[in-house]
Amino acid sequence: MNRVRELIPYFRRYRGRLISGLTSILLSVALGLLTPIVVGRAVDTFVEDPSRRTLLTYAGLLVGITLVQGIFIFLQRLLLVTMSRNIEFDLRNEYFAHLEKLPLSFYQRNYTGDLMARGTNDLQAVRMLCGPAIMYSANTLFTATGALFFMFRIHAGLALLALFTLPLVAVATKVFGQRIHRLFQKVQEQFSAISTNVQENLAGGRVVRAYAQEEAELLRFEKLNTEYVERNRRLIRWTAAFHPLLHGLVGLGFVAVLWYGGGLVARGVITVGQFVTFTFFLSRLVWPMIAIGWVINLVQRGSASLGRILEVLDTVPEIRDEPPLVDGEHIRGAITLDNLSFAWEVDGQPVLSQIDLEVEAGKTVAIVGRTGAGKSTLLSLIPRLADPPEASVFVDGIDVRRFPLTDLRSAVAAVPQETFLFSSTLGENIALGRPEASRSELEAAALAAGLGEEMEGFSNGLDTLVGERGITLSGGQKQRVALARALLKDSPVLLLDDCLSAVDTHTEEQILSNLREIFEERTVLLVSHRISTVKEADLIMVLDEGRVAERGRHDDLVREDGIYADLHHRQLLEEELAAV
Ligand code: DUT
Ligand code: MG
Repeated sequence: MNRVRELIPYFRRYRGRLISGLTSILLSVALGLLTPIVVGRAVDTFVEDPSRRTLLTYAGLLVGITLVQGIFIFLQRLLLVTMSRNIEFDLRNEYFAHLEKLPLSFYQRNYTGDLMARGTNDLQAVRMLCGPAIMYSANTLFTATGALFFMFRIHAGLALLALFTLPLVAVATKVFGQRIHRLFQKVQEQFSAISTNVQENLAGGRVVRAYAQEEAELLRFEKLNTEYVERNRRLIRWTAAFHPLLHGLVGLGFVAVLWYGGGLVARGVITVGQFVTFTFFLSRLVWPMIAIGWVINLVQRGSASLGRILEVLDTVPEIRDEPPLVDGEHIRGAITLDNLSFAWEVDGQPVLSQIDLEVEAGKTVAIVGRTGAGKSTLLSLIPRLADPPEASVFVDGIDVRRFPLTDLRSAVAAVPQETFLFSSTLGENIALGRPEASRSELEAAALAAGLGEEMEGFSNGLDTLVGERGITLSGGQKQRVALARALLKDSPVLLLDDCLSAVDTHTEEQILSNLREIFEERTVLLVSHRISTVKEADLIMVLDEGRVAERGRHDDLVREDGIYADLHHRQLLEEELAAV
């Protein structure tokens, strides 16, 4: 699978830079090739006229050439390395933007660590392909062509002899390079195993201590660490052998050239100056030969990595805007489910079966049911976090799949069952859906979500940092921050998935009574395991194994004497026991 060609559009944007960079390489190589000729001339002239003037003239010339060459070497790096960084920048942005578009199901199939690796290590390999690989190939190509041309002009036989050993250098570099790379990867893998271990131990520090597993964890860590050193040793053995081998091969070539070339000079076939020029050219070729082997490895690595990045970029987001679209800027929030059935996997077990539901805009519907009944699944279908089948979920009478995703999702504010907070401040976390909200709006949302006490208690109020994933907050506090976030979004549809489960019943009741006014203006779907939370709803739907088992208002359901009534009795009993 070679997809390097797909990089061309990225280069096109920086065409000017690429062309000037390559020109600089050409010029620096040309100047570099002048040096051996000048040195050769100097030797021959000096043999005939060993004056101070000759020496100074040639020395001055060499210094001049080297200075100008230096400028072009500087320019080529500046231009081409910057270009590769720009391409890396574009690719990274595109990669991240694409990850943001991919649906939940993609993340259920792929590991976070792997996706991170593609965005870091693989991207780095592609950058090496775009910058250094191009720079070294061009250098090698120009230098080899030029040097060989002059070497053949000096003496074809000697040039052929020199050509004999040089390819060995390239082969050795390639073979060793590959081996070294594989060993290096093994080292890296071990390093990420160590990092993962440390990260988990830091994050799960409470669990480790609570189960008194410090010793065991230490042992495990030492094992990982030993393996890391062992892998590094293997790597060092190969890198250590590589350099002497390279020098040996190059030296062999020089010995052959000296032996044969010396004879040519003695017989007067070539001058001493020409011989000097020749050996200079030969030494100029050593580096390009090393570079060939290296570049081949860079290209192989880079194209494999490019493949891994493109694989993600080629994943078409399953959930996307599919025309014809209907404008969704003024969604009122009536929700209809029409014979809705849903399975998480194609041909998988249905999680929801034949659900009908009609919710007028502004009404509150509660959903209860045992764990695994399909409540969260049902909620996730409304903002299309998972895609419902065609013509089964409607908002304002229109199939949700007909709205542009952004319109649909701005019309729905959802508090998921598992809260996620970013490692920023309380205020920034609440403002996620409406970054432009004013301070007083933020405060109002926080108050409504029952965070009043916290705002006063925290030293910096809304500016308090919540730590990684909100680690400095209690479970119930996190949930209320998530609720405030949804309230601030001010959307016509509000989905609350068991969002106060970690808050005590008393506080929950207080919060809910605060929210009564807000609920009246919005369509609310409320999932809860607590009867006290749902009993005021306009309609209560009991789900059981993905089907609607019962539905009605609280009083009707209690009279019906089914699942709901059973749940009600048990919770009443618990309350009474707690009160004793
Ligand atoms: N399920 C999946 N993939 C998902 C999410 C859920 O296969 O990404 C399955 C698990 C379960 C069923 O769907 O068998 C219903 O899960 P859901 O989360 O909808 O259940 P719930 O009613 O929300 O349960 P709980 O009260 O525990 O939150
Ligand atoms: Mg759930």
